[in-house]
Amino acid sequence: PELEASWEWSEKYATQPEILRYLDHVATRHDLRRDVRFGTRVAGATWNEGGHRWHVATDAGDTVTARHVVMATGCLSRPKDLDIPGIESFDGEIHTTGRWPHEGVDFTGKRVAVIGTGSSGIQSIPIIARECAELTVFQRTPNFSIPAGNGPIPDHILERYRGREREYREEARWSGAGVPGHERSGLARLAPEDERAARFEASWNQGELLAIGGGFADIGSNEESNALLADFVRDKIRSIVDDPATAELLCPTDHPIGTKRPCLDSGYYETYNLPHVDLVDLRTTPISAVTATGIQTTDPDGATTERPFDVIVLATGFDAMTGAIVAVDIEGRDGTTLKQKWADGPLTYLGLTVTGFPNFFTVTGPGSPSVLSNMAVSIEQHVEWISDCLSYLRDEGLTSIEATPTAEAGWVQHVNDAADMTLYHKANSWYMGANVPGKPRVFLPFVGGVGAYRAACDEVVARDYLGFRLRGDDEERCNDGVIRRIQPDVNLVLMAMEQLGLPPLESLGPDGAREFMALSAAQRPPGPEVGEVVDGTWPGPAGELAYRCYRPPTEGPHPLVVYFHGGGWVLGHQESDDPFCRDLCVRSDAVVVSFDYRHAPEARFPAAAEDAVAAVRWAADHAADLGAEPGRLALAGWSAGGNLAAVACQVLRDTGGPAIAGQLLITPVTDHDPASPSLAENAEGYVLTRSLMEWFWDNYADEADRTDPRAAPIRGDLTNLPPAVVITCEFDPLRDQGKAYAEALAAAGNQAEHKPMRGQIHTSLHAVDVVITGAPARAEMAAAIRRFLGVPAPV
Ligand code: NA7
Repeated sequence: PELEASWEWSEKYATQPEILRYLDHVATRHDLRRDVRFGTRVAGATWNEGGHRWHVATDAGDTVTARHVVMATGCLSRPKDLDIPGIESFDGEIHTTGRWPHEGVDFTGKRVAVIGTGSSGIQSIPIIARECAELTVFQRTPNFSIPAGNGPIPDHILERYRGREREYREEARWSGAGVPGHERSGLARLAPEDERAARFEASWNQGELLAIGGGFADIGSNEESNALLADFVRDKIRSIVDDPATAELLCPTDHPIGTKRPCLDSGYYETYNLPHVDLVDLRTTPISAVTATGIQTTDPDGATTERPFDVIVLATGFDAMTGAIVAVDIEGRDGTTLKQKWADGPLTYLGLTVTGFPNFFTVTGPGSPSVLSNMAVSIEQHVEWISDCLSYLRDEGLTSIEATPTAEAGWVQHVNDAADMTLYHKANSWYMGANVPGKPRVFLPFVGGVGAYRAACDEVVARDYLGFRLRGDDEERCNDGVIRRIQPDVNLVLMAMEQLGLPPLESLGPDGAREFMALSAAQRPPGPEVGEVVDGTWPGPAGELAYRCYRPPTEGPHPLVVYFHGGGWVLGHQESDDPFCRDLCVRSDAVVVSFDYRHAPEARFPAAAEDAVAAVRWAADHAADLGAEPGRLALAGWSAGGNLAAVACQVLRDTGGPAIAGQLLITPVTDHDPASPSLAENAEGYVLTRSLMEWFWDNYADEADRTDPRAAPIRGDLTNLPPAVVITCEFDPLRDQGKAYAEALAAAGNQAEHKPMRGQIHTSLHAVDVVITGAPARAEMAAAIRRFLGVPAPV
C-alpha cells in the first residue's frame, strides 16, 4: 500500500519512459538491485536428482546451484526470429518494437518503413507518422483496433478505485480477467438492435480492452454475435479512413474479432489520411527482398517495386509464452529437455509447474490466465503461490516438489476444454502459436478466468498439494488427483451459485421451489428461434393439461418428438424447459411437443406416469394437428421426464402402441437406488443433491411404489423396447442408474447406446447459451432423434 501511495500514473496507458521510471522507483525504494545479476543470460539449467538441486549455467561461464528455479521470463519478451529475406543486408537503422531503445528514436525527416500491424505496430505508427518525413506501413494481416482514449485517467475509472483500493484489488483477484467491473451480460445476437448498437457504440468510446463488445457474454464464443461486432468495427474503420480502397485493406476479415488480441490505438486509422503515409498490402505484393537501401515488393504481375528507407521498424511480434522459457536449455529429472517435452505444445500443471521438472516454476506460464488477464494481477498471484509453496517446503523439511502425470494431464485437459468453448482456434494468432513458423498450433493460455483459476490453485494447496509429489530426505508424500474434472463453464456457474448463497430447493416447499424455478427461468437466455411456437391443451386422464408445440423453421414434413420436462415429478410444466426444447427442435428438425403432466405432491404416483402414456397416445392421434407427419414418433425426456419417457415406452409396448421409433433419455431416473456410487460421490454441490432427490421421491411415491416398474423402469420387462440413447453426466447422482438402464436395455436385446458426458452435471446440458460445453451433448441428442426418425443429418 505504501508503494501504491508513492506513485501517480500520468496516463491511462503509460508509455515506455514512464514505465521505466516506475521500475526504477520500485527497484530503488525496495533496494532490489542487490539481488539481481544484470547483463547475464541464463544459458541452461540441469536438475541434479541426487542433490535435489538445479545447476544453472550463465553465458558468463559460471554455474549457480539452487534448490528452486523460477522462470519469470515473460510471455512476450522474446521477439520472433526474423523471417524477412535480406533484412540483414539493410544499411539503415533497424529497430524492433520489443527491444525499443530506452533513449528513444529520432525519426525527424526520415523515410520510415514499419513492418507489422499488431498491437505494437498499431500503437507506434501514429507516433512515428507525426515525426517522420515519409511512412510506409507493410501490412500482412489487418487487426481490429479501437481508440484507446489515452490521457489522464478519467474520473469514472478512478472512482472505481479511490478510497477502496483494497476491495478493488480483491475484486480484481476474483474477476474474469483481473479487472473488476467487467461482468458480462446478455447475448449480442438476441439483443434488440438499438440496445446492441448503443452498447457497441459506448464500448467504442470507452477505450478499454475488456469493454470491447459492450459487455455481451457471447462475443467470444458465438460466431453470429461476433460477426455483428466485427461489422460494427469495420464500419467504424470505413467511416474514418478517407480512401475507400485503403479502408478495405485495413478491415480484418480473416478472424473473429477478439481471437487475436484486439488493439487500442491513438489515431491509428486517421494516420492513413495523412499525405505522407502509405499502406502496402503484403498479401498482394509480398516482400521479395530487403536491400541495403530499402524494401522490394513483387506485384501480382511479377514486376518489382523498391522503396528507399532510412529506418525499418520491425513490429513483427514475439515467440509468445513458451519462447523465452525454452530458449533456456532446461534439462529435467530424466535428462529430457523442456523443449523436447513441449515439442507438440506446452504441458503444465496449473501453468506453474511441469512434470519431470522438480522444483521448477513458471510465472504466468502456458496453461495459466496470463496474457488473457491483467498481467500484474496474474503475476502477483503466481509469485505469492510460489513463495507460499517454497515456505511450506522449507517448513516441512521437504526438498522437492513435482507435479504428477495424472495432475498434469488433467490440467491440460481442463485448459483445452476451456479453449474449446471459444472462437480462439479460428485465428492464426500468437495465442495459438501460429505466428511462429513450425510452432505447434495449440492454444497457450487458460481462458477459464482469473477467479476460477485462483480458486483451483488455492484448492490444490488446501488439499495437501493435490497432484504433487513432495519429497524430503527420508519421506515422500503424494495426494494424487485431478483438480478440475468439471467443465470450466459448469464450474463458473457453480461458483456463481455458491456466491448467491441460495437455500436448498427442498427447504422451500413445493410452492416455494416452483416460485424459485419460475424466477430463475425468467433470467435465462431464451434459446434459439424456431419456426413457430403453439400453445394448446389436451385432455389428460384427470382433466385438461397444457402442451407447448415447437415447429422447425424448415419446410416439412417433420416427424414428432413427445417431450417430458424435468423437475423430480414436483416442479416444472410444459414451458419449463423452453430453451432446451427450442434447441432440440432446431437441431433435430422435428416438431417437439412438451406435454405438461400432473405433479406431486398434489398428484402422486402413478399420476405422472399415466399422464405421460396418455399424452403419447393423444400426440400420435393428433400428429397432423400438431404440424407433424403421422406415424413418425419418438419420445424424449429429461430427469423425471426421462423416467416418464422410459415408462411410457414399456406401457405402450404392452397396451397396443402407438409405435415409438426411439427413446432419448437424458439423465433419467430409472430406479430408486439409494446405494449407487454416483449418488454418494455427487451427494452435494452439483445442484441435484442427494437430499433434493430424496425429497422428490418422498413427494412422488410411497416407499412400496418406488420399485414399481412405472416408477423404476429398470425393474420392468425390458424386452422389445424402442431403440434408446441414454445420456448421463459425470457429476450427477443419477449417473449410474442411467448407465445401468442403457446396459440393461442392451442386455435385453434392444438397441441401446449410453453417451456419458464428461465434466457435466445433472442440470448443465439444458443450460442453453449458458453452458457452452453442453452444446456437443445437445448435438448428440439431436443426432439420436434424427437417427430414430430418419431425418437426414444437417448439411
Ligand atoms: P503481433 O500481434 O504478433 O503482431 C505482429 C505483426 O507483424 C502482425 O501484423 C504480423 O502479421 C506481422 N508480421 C510478423 N512477421 C511478419 C513478416 N515476416 N512479414 C510481414 N509481417 C509480419 O505482435 P505485437 O508486438 O504487435 O503484439 C504482441 C502483443 O503485445 C499484443 O498482442 C499485446 O498483447 C501486447 P500476421 O498477422 O502474422 O500476418
